[in-house]
Amino acid sequence: MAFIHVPKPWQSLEQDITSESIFLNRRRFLKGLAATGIVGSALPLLSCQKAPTAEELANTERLRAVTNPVFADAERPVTNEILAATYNNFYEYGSSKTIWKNAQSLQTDDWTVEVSGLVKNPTTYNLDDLQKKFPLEERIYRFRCVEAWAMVVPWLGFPMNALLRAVEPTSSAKFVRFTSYFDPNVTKGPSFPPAQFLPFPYTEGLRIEEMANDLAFFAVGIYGHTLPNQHGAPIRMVVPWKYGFKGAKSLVKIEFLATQPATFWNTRSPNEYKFEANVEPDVPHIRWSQEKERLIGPGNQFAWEEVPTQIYNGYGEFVGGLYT
Ligand SMILES: Nc1nc2c(c(=O)[nH]1)N[C@H]1C(S)=C(S)[C@@H](COP(=O)(O)O)O[C@H]1N2
Ligand SMILES: [Mo]
Repeated sequence: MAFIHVPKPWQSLEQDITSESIFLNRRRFLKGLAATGIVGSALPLLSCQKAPTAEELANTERLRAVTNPVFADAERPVTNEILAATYNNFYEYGSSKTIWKNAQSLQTDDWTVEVSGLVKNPTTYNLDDLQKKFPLEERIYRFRCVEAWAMVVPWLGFPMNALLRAVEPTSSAKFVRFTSYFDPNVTKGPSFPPAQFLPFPYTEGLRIEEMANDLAFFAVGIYGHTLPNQHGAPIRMVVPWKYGFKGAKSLVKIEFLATQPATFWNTRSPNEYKFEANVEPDVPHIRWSQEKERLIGPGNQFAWEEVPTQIYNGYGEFVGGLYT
């Protein structure tokens, strides 16, 4: 496949967001909320948080990658980098959206990912091995959380099917379990419910045909550099036609299995979070509709723009065949 270079829209965004402009927008937003009477309990807490500097967010290195032209345009503007990096879900570091600071406790040196189970070539990769063996590409994907917020981010990484070719699953491999890093001294979890009541380590699963789909991706970077911890450093899953919780972060293990594995959210709350978890506007969550979604940004996390949810998050031409 030939790759072409496209300009990176977030490179300019990165510079024009100052902590002051975030602060001013937040004040304007809070005033707006006061007028409507919607003032949530999380807001006083948030208003104490200063926007992080690029250095605080980062702990990152620039990465070289070619843009995959099929995924060079997500038909929506790319989300502001600082917003994406300060509005996260990562229960290992707490249940608020502002875990980015707690996540800095993760140590990613000498990271390895064990690939095992029903494969011909079980392998433990270190991060360098992965990046040497699998050429990095950049893909701009829409991203849809089950909570109905959405963003558009440029990931850097490699397709999951490249790993499949290397490890060669046997014919009895039907499912894959992905396990996130867990060490109770580092990944302390939320204060409520406490970590010991949650089914850690965080795991997710795919059918092997889903993993083999062209869209399924391992990300080692975002916005042109390695992943900041809060986005799931140093390697995470990205499956953009499914709800965001299917994309387990900070992967340490990938196992090929004969039967469907238990997964974190499905174990915790099976009525709310299905194993398949495809983005489907007509299938409501038990507590809210999924017909619309809120794009975070552009100025701050609360300046939502509401847009209709698309079936398979707009990726039906790639994955529709898996579900007929
Ligand atoms: N290990 C782990 N992976 C996780 C989560 C988590 O709590 N722990 N949250 C998921 C959810 S619900 C979402 S929406 C995305 C958020 O990714 P982001 O914070 O990089 O935007 O990560 C997913 N992966
Ligand atoms: Mo999510």
